[in-house]
Amino acid sequence: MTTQWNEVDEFAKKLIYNAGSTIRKSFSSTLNIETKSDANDLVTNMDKEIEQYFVKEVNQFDSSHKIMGEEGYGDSLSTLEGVVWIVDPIDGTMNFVHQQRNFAISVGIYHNGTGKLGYIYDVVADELYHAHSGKGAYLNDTPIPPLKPARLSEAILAVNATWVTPHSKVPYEVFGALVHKVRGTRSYGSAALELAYVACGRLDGYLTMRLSPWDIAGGKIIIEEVGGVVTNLHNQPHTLTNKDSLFAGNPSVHEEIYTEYLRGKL
Ligand code: 2AM
Ligand code: CA
Repeated sequence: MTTQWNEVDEFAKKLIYNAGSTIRKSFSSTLNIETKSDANDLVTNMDKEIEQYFVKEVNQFDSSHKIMGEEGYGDSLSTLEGVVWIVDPIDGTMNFVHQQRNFAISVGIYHNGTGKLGYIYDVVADELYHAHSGKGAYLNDTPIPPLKPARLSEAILAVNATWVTPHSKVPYEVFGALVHKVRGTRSYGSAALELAYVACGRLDGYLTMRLSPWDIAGGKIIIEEVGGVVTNLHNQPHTLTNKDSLFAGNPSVHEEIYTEYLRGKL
């Protein structure tokens, strides 16, 4: 089993850059767009092609490495035992289809459940956010500095409009109060990019009701490397084998939001 992490890191970056190049070239050809769970849950031939590329390459690199991906070409896993790649070939598929920007490739590599290597590649901007646990986080070649405490009243939060308007399954009043407290809100439509922005301090927090392991896995490693906090909305760690809510943030903002706005209210 390859647990020479520098070697795995180099290989992962090569796959990500190759995949990004394939996606950029696809802009000049016609996309095949299908829907999954509902009319707004999109998947394209590129999501599938890129995931198949990762599965094939990772299996050839080291057959003991497991890989779990959104489109289901990898392994179906109930534990994170061993080395596990958690891959979203295109995070923000709706943006990819409608905007040809604001989407990312997201990869998290875990060893017995511990995050080792995290990557979020903004394909159009050619910006790779990456971290090697314990060895720093980077945006391309530039180190990302540790997060500094921030005031909630001066914070920018990422939340989706659907979480703050009347909805039978969403505690929208809880999120609504928070939105009025902070300096501003944003919604980019790619969980991976929103996590990358939290890591860089462009956002101070990101809250969402339901994400999958591949939306979270890469970003969690990068945010934790700069001292940020990634939990679900109940302040618990993710299993990364099931869907869950997400609450990522600057540590001081995370604490203040949890204790003042979320604890006992969800
Ligand atoms: P995707 O584009 O890879 O599907 C949009 O706000 C964000 O939520 C994107 O990161 C998107 O990832 C994710 N997302 C969309 N629908 C989802 C679903 N049904 N379950 C989990 N995550 C979802
Ligand atoms: Ca996806």
